[in-house]
Amino acid sequence: MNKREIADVLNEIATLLELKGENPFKIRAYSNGARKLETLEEDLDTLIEEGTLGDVPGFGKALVEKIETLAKTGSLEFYEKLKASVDPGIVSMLEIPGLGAKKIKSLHEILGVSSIEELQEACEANRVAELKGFGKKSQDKIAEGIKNREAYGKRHLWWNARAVAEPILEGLQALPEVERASHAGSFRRKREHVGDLDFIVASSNPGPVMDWFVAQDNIREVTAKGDTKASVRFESGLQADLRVVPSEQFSFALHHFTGSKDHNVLLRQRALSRGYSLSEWGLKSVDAESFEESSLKADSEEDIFKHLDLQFVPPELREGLGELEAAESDGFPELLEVSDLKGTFHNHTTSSDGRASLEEMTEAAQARGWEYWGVADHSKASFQANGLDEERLLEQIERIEELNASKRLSTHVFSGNECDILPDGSLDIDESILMKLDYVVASIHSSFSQSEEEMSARIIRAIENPATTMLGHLTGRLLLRREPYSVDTHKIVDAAIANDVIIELNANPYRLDMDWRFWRKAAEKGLATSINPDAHAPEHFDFVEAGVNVARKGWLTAENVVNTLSLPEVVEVLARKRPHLKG
Ligand code: DGT
Ligand code: CA
Ligand code: CA
Ligand code: ZN
Repeated sequence: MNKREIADVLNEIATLLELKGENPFKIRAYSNGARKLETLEEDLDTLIEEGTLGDVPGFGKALVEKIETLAKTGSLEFYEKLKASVDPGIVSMLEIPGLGAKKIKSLHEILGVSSIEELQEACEANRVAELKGFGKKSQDKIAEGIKNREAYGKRHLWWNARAVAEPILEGLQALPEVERASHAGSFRRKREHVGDLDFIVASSNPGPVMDWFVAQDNIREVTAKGDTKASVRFESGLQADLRVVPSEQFSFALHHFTGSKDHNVLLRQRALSRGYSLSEWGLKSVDAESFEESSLKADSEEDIFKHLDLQFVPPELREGLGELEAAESDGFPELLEVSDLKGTFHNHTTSSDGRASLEEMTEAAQARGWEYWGVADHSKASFQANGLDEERLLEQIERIEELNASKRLSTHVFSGNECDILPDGSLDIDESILMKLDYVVASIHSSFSQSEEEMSARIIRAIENPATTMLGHLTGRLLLRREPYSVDTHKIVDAAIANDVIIELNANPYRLDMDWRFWRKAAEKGLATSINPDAHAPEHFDFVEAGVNVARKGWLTAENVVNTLSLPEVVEVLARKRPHLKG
């Protein structure tokens, strides 16, 4: 465990002891220890190795032993036993914002409540308001806290977090006191969802920056405000952290707080092996006496990597998944960009459950400068989405041909269908009709509870169908809402490659499916993808940006993505399954 993780455990020990009503001095020893540890300038592992941890003021013998055990083994019997001795229902009450251990203890002792549900009932029955030291106001606050707990605890889609993050970053950059500002954390790494937002600012005058930050619109609560650090919570439940540092620390702080933790750990190890210690404050020689005199300069993150003989690692790739090996040797491929896209597939119109007509969608695609876009309305098994049967599909093909022939719009329309994969793996529409389309996206929209074996066999059967051009949203997951169904991704990837089938990267911010963690390997094996917005309205074409984000996290380049091809090139690809396209 590292410093911060150990500090978390110590804080939790303090809280548990408080819940049990233990001696306040003992409690304070742990919470003070945690704070000391968090702000410790020296490297913890070094202090342990040298046996000098006990020399740090405030670290008693018992605490030193526990810190050493946690650092070495990652667990602590004392802590495990303590946790087991407190009712989990009582511990869970700590999740209610604004409710500390002391208050929970008295609520439990006086009212006998042992869970969030019981506390909620007590509030509804007005029993908390009558308690000494609580009152109506604090009862209302607790009740509201219970209601909001869910939203607070949740992670937030990158797509939704951006709406909050961008105006804040712009605002920070516009302040006269701000020399440099950036977002950091999982948001900068473009993770599909984020726990909180992180901002790093360089300024020699933090006061006005802090004041501006905590005065933002939509802030429900300022959860912390110091001289250089603040945390706020927005109405949506999303939290944001701000750190202001002196200009010479900016690159180090930006790198550190961009993470990921796994990446940081690996980079720090590399630094150590070369005699340097790397932290949010700087990069210094391990044997140096004072920090200031030995710290290396870094005007940018590039410089930090350069000091360690590495190429710059794009933030999206800092996940501890092989990026340092690449940075040490060949470097990185040119990652996909939104501007590489020349068109898009898998989109809906009013013929099924879309909100815009064929013409409106084509106009929107043209407005984006796309050379082509592909229709893929639902098929008849998706009756709840007004899926098309064979007859309506034939009519739609005709309308698309007419629109293309009219040359009214410069963007070419491909006819297609998002055809349901039925529970047995067969496709929902007669193959002779599917072959008249320019392409088919095969997707699952039913029988999600099949076993992994059944589900994988079902999908592979659909991949082997000669009419299938692409596989739609591989796992059916809806991020933060619905779990994926179980599939053997590796087998499916192999089957797709063997059958010249594209696996889409569904760019709907709730899907981002197939997951980015699989793409690097799959693309190396030869799998192609298409960044598909699955648009149900013209503005959903924007989703391609979310798809590009995670494609970058999957190390994908324009070469791996069919919708970076020009119209004639993409026709060649589709024609491999539809000879009529070349006629
Ligand atoms: P999130 O907010 O859960 O989506 O994920 P992050 O990565 O934004 O995590 P956050 O906000 O807790 O911290 C921001 C960055 O700060 C994190 O990516 C790496 C760095 N950091 C935080 N805690 C630690 C730690 O215990 N050790 C190391 N090495 N780095 C840390
Ligand atoms: Ca974060
Ligand atoms: Ca954070
Ligand atoms: Zn679908």
